[in-house]
Amino acid sequence: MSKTIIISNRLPLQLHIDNKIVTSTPSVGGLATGMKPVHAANDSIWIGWNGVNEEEIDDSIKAKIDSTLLAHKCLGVSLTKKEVDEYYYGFSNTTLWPLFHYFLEYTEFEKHTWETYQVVNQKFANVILDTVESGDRIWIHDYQLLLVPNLIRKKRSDVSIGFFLHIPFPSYEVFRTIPCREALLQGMLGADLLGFHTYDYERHFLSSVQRILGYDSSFNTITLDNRSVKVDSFPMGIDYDNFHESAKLHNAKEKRDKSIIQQGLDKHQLDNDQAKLILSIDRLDYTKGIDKRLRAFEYFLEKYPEFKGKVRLVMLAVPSRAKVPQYQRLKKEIDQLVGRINGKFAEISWTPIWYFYRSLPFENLIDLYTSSEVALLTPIRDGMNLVAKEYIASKVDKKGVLILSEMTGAANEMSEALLINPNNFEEIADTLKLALEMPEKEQIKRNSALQKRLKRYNVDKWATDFMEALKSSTHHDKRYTLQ
Ligand code: ADQ
Repeated sequence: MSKTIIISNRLPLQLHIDNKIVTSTPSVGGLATGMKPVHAANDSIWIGWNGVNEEEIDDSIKAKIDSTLLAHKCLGVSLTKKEVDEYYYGFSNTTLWPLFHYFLEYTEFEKHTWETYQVVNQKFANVILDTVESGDRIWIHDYQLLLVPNLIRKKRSDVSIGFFLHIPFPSYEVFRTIPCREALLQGMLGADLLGFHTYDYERHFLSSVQRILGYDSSFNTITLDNRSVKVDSFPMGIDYDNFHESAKLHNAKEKRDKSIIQQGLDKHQLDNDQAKLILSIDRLDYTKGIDKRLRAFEYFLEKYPEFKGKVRLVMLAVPSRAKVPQYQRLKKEIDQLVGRINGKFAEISWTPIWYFYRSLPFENLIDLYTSSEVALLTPIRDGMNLVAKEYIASKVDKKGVLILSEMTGAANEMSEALLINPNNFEEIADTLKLALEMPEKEQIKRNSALQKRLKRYNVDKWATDFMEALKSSTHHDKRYTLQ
């Protein structure tokens, strides 16, 4: 029987090795969160980097790692420290990530990291090639593995290959600046189906393929010399029922303050129960606009001083890519900004910002989603943004206001949210006021429409649509020769 093989840089679980004992915890991040239910419900294998440096483990630990992974239907790819530094922190996160998010000033191109990226993509391809059987469906994820589709395609014509990009695909004018642009596009074109979150990303990709490689497309299909590649948009959804039902249970169980304290978030006293909570949750990443969000909140308190003591920004940032210098600088900047703003406005009984730099268990996320009156999500660029969807799904009583950057993929599907330009502090401040004063009836009306859509286009629908499209765009009998 044919199987599905999922491939992503990270596996859905993180390993911890302590005193030769191997344990695991679930990974945080959009891709892992989204694909987990798909993996759980299907006959699938998940291939990804095992998360440890090859040279730091001996054979007995390696065997324990493999068996821990296998228990979760996962296969690990082993990488050396140098490979992780150059492929992951280097080319993936210092070249592709900033470039695809339009941060050209952060984009570096170095020959040696590009070479390692190619070597590591081949390593992933080799693990897939060892496992794949005729008729299998391979679903490759994200920007770390752009070359893998064609590395498989060159060896196997009897399998279906799908690729999904979780981040934006930039406009041709931006994409063309990268020296290895042809190789990246050719790598992706090894797939039978290429998926993006939005129609805009898809359009940008097609335009790059046409202008850089000269392949035309019509009706979402690129015609190569001897086969065709389907390109389409598949906006990723969330596990709606899980968020909604967990929120229901949570509401029935506890009051928010009790729960927050129990869960260990008691760094600050809950000193003013009357304050409305404005929630901000992201990985600590410069694309998420956290620094501008803080400045906009500061401006809001200056412009509308009547809200002092009545609102509180609860800001959660998950540690991410802490080895990349831009992320280290951002962390410092945010620490300072939070300190400065709190110092400027705090009163004995009120602190304007609660800032947590850590990953949280699921129940805590639900707790924060359900207890916040407003969510303020202001990425400068974001492929989709699942937090926006999770927040709305968790609003069982349909009360709460989502303020969302128009630069996120999610904004396309969430027009009932209050959409803002993350660079416009005036607009953010005014929208915050609007959100805090929005009548409940209006909140319920907006959230009803949003919830209906999110429930329908959930993560299962996303995965099923992608797999169905992959089935219909695969023609095993066709030969191909992409160089
Ligand atoms: P991310 O950049 O990681 O994903 P996002 O879509 O918001 O961004 O997903 C973050 C996930 O992490 C959410 O599911 C959220 O619940 C979880 N999370 C956030 N903070 C947390 C915390 N403190 N503790 C625990 N969990 C936390 C990438 C792209 C996005 C795209 C997704 C999916 O950058 O644009 O939406 O992939 O394709």
